[in-house]
Amino acid sequence: GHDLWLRHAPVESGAAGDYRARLVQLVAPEATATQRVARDELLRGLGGLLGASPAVSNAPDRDGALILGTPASSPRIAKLGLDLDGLGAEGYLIRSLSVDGHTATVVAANSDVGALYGAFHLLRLLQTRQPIDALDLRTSPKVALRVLNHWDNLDRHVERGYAGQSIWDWHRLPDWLDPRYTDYARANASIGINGTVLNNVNANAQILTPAYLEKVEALAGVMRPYGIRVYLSARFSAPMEIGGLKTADPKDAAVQRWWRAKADEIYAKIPDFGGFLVKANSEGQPGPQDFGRSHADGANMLADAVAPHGGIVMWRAFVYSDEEPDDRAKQAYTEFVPHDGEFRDNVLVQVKNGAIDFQPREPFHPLFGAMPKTPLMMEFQITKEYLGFATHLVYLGPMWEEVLRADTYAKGEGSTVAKVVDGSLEADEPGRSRLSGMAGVANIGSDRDWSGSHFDQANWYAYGRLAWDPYLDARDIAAEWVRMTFSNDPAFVDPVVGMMMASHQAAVDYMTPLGLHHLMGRGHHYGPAPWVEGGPRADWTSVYFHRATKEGIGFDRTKTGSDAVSQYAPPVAEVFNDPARVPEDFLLWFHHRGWTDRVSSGRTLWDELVHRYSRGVAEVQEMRATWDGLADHVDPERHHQVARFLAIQQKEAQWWRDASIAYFQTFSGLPLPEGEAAPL
Ligand code: GCW
Repeated sequence: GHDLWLRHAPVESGAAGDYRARLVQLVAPEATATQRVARDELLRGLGGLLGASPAVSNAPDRDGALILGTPASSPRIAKLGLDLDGLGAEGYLIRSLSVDGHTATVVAANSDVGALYGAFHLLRLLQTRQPIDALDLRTSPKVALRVLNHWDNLDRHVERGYAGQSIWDWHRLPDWLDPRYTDYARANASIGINGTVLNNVNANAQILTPAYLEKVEALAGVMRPYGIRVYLSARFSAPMEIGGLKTADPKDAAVQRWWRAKADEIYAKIPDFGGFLVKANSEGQPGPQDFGRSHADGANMLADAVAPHGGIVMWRAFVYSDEEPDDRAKQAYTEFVPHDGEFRDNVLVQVKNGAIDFQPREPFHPLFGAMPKTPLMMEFQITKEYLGFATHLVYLGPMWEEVLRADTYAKGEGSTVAKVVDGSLEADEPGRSRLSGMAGVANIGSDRDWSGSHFDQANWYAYGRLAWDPYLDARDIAAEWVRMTFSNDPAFVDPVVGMMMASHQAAVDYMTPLGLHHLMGRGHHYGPAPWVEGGPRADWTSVYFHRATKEGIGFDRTKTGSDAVSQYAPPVAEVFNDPARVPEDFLLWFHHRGWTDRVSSGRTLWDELVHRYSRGVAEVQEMRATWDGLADHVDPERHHQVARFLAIQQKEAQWWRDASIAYFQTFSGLPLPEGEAAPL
């Protein structure tokens, strides 16, 4: 599993012949590190796929040349006079052309990194067995900052990580550069990821000390040729902890000077350093509110420190205050919307996928569409904190697609979340910053298979592809990944893609159907624990979220409840507010309903709840049967592990169902619908 989707196993002989004829010769520059990387990828990839690497040449002199580069790096590309306008710094085109009377495949871009992305795309075409004799494609990223967030601590523990220790071996850095860092950079570049935040948002200020900055510099050196910038999570109180100051007040001149000097120090080592990610005034982290200042004051102070160097600040909106809220889902909106327009041009506000916390299914966050003057980054969680860690097979593509396609109605119909994230919806706002971004909380660790399971690699892959183009189709992405990772045989691809596409709904069904949320075990978030109550905060209990009583269940967020619905644009609010119109997947998210109320299937709410729990278990059983039937298509090692993990998932889906039903039945007092097995 170490190769991820960058497997270059030999293509079947028929197709290989066609490919070989088109890829006889490689004409690619090698003056810069990125150029060499692109060339090496092609030589290695084509060598594996086609049995032999193409011959390297300075100029195309026969049929079947692959010509790669930019007008600046390749005289041959410059002479072609291609239309590279509109591709931007990172886009590329791939075309089948006749060059000097010979058939040629041209991969051209405006920058070396663009050409590298094009090289990976060409390899992908072969890996997925697409024809390459009449290519005419051009693509550029729709989102500017495509960033991984590592929640990795300096002691190598990964918060919410299920794939072993952190891959960053701080102890041996900077002198030992694990080859894994290079493979990491290759994998990310192959899907267009162009930034990585190395350390946890629950940040340790030590990362900003000279000893650690040397290590960061070494990692930045590995990432640079692959177009990946390094960022750091900054602890807001660092000036006090490592700077000897008495305050971290963003309005204090000494504090401002400290951060400017710190930024200067970092950029002296890492001229292309990306900037800072900050979690402030959330879950006990320090922040500007500790000094009576706002999120904007804090973000702007850091933004001013990195601005002279071209850096940016990603300021998280995942906040909840010390006092217990009436409804935690409302808090980010309440705290941030008043500051729309106050943030510097080089600040993005990073908004979690979901106002509660990366739940198996949440309605889109109400901040999307509500801060038109501020670039909002989408923060997806690739690591499956609330979705069965690494043993449950849950492909997150459909969940992300659902949210990106959700309509905020902020500027009338068609104002999708994707358009907020890529900046297109609000591009006309006067003075609005041109930045756009997407963050993915990484599922990467030092496990041999990187992500804790084979299928979790698909979530890393899908995140990268959606960050490049948030309008892509989750099913297409799954098919691409399956072909690259396992096999191109349709007898394998179709059932596996089907299984992946059904897996998210299955998990929602067996964990938190009908809009239920946050019913996992306290703290670790694994397995069912809807009965959790007591403890330090009401919103750290399950009962706070499901609100089950003898009469009914669900969190009333309607206008007569917590009124969270009013944080959405009126057409959306109206629908969410109405129990007859709210999408049933969000029924109990927004409404408290009676056990015997009818839902669209004609069942009572209680019967529907039980039905969905059982449906989830049945789906996992089917996934298992599907996979068991595919042993001939996969090497025994990978087949076996997936099969055993699916067995775990089935056992635990049953556990979720049984525990949840048994618990909720103590409120409903109703019998199980006919044919439903009693909880074990
Ligand atoms: O839900 C919580 C997670 C924490 C995480 C936090 C956050 C990094 O359980 O582990 O801390 O979200 O996103 O800041």
